Amino acid sequence: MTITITVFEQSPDRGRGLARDMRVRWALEEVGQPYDVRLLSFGAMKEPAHRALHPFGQIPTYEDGDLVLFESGAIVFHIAERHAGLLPDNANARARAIAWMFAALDTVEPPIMERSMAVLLERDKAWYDERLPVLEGRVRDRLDELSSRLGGADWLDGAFSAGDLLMVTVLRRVGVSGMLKDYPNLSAYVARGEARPAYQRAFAAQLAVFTGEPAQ
Ligand code: GTB
Repeated sequence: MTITITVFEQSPDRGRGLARDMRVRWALEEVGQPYDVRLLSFGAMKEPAHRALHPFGQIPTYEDGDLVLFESGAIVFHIAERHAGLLPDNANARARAIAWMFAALDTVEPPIMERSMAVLLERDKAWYDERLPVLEGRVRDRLDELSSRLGGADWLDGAFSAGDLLMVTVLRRVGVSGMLKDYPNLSAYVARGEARPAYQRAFAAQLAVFTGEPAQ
């Protein structure tokens, strides 16, 4: 049974790999699992057929036989649990890698998303100029802390894990703002993730959807 994931038919990021299907594609590439994609328009995402798979009418979803999953973090965790390569075998190291998965999604991503949403949707509001520095301050707090913890290491806790995979995808969203330039070790960390062959394959595949050209 081939795994099928859902992705944007026309990604608003114009092929920059910022939507959350990218982390699922990357995880599948890391563990060597082939997958199909089903392209969805914004309209189709809100239709009953898709809402049966995803209660919030979003992408990505993941289907493998009888199993249907939504939430990119849960999907990456499922992939990492079932295939070697994304979580350590040692029980304590595995628990710490899972903690980094939660940290990426629950502690680092929210202020980044809040800032992105304000920039995208709230520019015309009277309070925007006052609010933006507050939101940027919250992002910087997290980046300061993450940068201190990472220090000169390649990855967050030993070998590359699903925690790094999620953290890199989260930080790529900050990259758009230019704020990451102030954190050379975090910039290098993201570049290290992006240089992985599995990331490159995933990126090419999502770009091919946008350009209509087959992935090289
Ligand atoms: N918590 C869920 C998860 O992790 O899976 C969030 C899923 C989610 O937000 N999906 C978005 C979606 O389906 C796409 S990724 N949105 C449509 C809707 O809600 O109607 C978010 C996203 C969208 C666009 C860009 N971009 O253009 O840069 C980046 C990220």
